[in-house]
Amino acid sequence: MPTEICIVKGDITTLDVDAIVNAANTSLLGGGGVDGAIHYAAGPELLEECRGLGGCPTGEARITGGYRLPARWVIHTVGPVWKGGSRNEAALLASCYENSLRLAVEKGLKSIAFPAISTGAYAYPIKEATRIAIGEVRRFTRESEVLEKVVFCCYSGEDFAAYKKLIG
Ligand code: AR6
Repeated sequence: MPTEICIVKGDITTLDVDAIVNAANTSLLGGGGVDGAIHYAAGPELLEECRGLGGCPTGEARITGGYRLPARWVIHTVGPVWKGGSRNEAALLASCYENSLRLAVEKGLKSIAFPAISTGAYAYPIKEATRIAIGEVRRFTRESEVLEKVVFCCYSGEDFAAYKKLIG
């Protein structure tokens, strides 16, 4: 069965999927935006587990439990800070998606939800980031059909419209 790819508008912490992806920073010790929301909803045990991971380089991903979240797992990935586009940002953002998907498959997960990584505090232009997100997910799921469902979770109507425009 081909992987179902869908877009939803809302708060990723409420989604009932196997894993939600966190747009973290290299410390993995929490922050604002979606990172803050995930830590708040998961509870302090998430931070405890994250402390043991020793951080994560930009473009890579790490997995922890989901604790009080409906999702059983959280995949933490660190997107690039947008610096104009000539600092390898596109490749690093693509790696976030690929490494997160790979971790999910390695764990035998069936469903995963992504926020719009790097497009908030890290200022990646939404249109370009959306193109990369959708492109990477399509490429990965064409090669491996292990995942049943990939969700793009958009917090704003504007982001939802950007995804909708590219996915249809
Ligand atoms: N559910 C889904 N999406 C959300 C939620 C939510 N609850 N809250 C925000 N977003 P950002 P970044 C969207 O800034 O740009 C943190 O402090 C938001 O509207 O969360 O990768 C980390 O610790 C935007 O579209 O992540 C890092 O230091 C998207 O999530 C830094 O921010 C990403 O925005 C990472 O910056």
